[in-house]
Amino acid sequence: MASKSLASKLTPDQLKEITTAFNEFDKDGNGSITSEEMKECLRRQHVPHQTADVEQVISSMDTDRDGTVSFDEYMNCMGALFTGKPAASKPASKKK
Ligand SMILES: [Ca+2]
Ligand SMILES: [Ca+2]
Repeated sequence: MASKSLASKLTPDQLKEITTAFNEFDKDGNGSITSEEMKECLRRQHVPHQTADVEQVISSMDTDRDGTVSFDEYMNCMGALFTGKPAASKPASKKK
């Protein structure tokens, strides 16, 4: 699995950070993040966001296209950010 080799490149701290963030998003704890959960999380943290943006983020991480982001998918994406390699075909936007 790609996610496994990717995870092995991360430090324990990075892994923990990714896992913590995932659990933060996954409010019902079912092991996957929906766009609703992500929006809810952003709202709680008072992060301004647009539904379309959130859905785009979700779909860019959702490699198996089931409409939710599993931990594996999340790990792939975040791990790629940490290790500096783009996970998907489309690179993360560097908008600031
Ligand atoms: Ca969930
Ligand atoms: Ca998925």
